[in-house]
Amino acid sequence: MTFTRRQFLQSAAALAVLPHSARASSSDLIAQTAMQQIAPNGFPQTPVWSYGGGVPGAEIRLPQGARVQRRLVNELPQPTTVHWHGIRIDNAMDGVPGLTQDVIAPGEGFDYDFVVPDAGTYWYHAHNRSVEQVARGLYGPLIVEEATGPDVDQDLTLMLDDWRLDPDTGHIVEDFDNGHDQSHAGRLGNLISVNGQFDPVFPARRHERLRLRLINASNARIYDLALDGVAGWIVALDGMPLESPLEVEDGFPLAPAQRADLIVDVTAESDTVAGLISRERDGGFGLVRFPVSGNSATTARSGVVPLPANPLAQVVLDGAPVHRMTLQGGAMRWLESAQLGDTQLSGRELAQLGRFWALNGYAERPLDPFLDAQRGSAHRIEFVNETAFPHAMHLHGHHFRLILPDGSLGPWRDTVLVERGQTREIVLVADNPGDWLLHCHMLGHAASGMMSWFRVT
Ligand SMILES: [Cu+2]
Repeated sequence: MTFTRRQFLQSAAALAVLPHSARASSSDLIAQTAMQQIAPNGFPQTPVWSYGGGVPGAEIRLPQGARVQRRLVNELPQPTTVHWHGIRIDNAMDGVPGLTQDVIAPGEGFDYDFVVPDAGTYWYHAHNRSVEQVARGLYGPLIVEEATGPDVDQDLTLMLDDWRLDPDTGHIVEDFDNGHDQSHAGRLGNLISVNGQFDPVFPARRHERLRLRLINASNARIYDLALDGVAGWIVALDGMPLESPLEVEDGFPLAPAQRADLIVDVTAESDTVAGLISRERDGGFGLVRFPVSGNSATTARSGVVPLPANPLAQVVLDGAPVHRMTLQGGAMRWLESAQLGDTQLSGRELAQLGRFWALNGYAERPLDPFLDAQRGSAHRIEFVNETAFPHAMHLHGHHFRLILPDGSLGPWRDTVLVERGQTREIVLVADNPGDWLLHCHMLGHAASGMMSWFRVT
């Protein structure tokens, strides 16, 4: 009798060969398979990969300045790592295979141990074969509480994901390396979940004030979100408070990996249903329902105060050098050629290797860093999108500020959406030493060429 690799891991390795140090304890984060009702009731359950047996993984919630200590135990049939997205983290804990750590093989473990310097809404997710592992459900919220939080009645974490499911079996369609997806907009699903559920319900009362922590865990979907029956402000983006909260008047975008914290008041009448809406070209649909019953004990509040600022660097634009990063390739703008390591290949050769995109002429993470920065120095990065698709560019280990078209400083972010044909400029204060990834967070784009890195010493 022959065992498949998976059967072997599930029987022998998981039960007997698993080293003692990799066994579960209360502070373990166990990457494991599970079954979950992702599709609406009546459809079959979905086999997922999860942290701890459910998608999303358990919310890690702790005070600003506290320490996260989790032993990742890999019970999956594939090597993995965990990236703590948006945390200005110790480089050795950043979870990037081949750059900050080795992969964690099946049956093995890794101790993550770091401090969270900033309050806000963050998340953790797999960073090895992310295009598959995140699509299978390997993500969870990481919430860092302010010493004095805002006055709200409910604090709701809402993690958005889209899934590509076979409706007959409930199984995830396993075409993670589909070249058509990768060379176009990325892997888009046929079912959207919030907190791993289809169309979840959160009861509310009229005049209640809610904090909504929106996290986009989708592989590639950019949401155009709108509110119905609740009204309020965006108070933070990618975890970082806005100096002036932004009133939500219309829709707002949420690209892959981005977060938005909203403070909203329930304005809908009792016995109606408020909600969060995903706007689409053909009208859109509800993502989350807030059935409203009765009135809150409190009367409607007015206005909102900014969240307390995080301890970020002062940004001085004067004298900061400009570095251009050109986003190249993809369908309709096919690469003529690009480099893999120190080899120049034609677009056709690259496509045969599943590489469709390039950053500054490199169709994978280059040998040398895109930017070699002295610790504490400021750098402008100009993302020039020559492709026919939008990209969500993410820097590890740092937040940066957008530079607005009038030259003034915009919000702090860790992931910036660069629309097709657009140029967006950011300024980075490179104050966290180490080797840091810089990549597109459309995970199929990252897997097929949009990967770079920078060094801070
Ligand atoms: Cu992209």
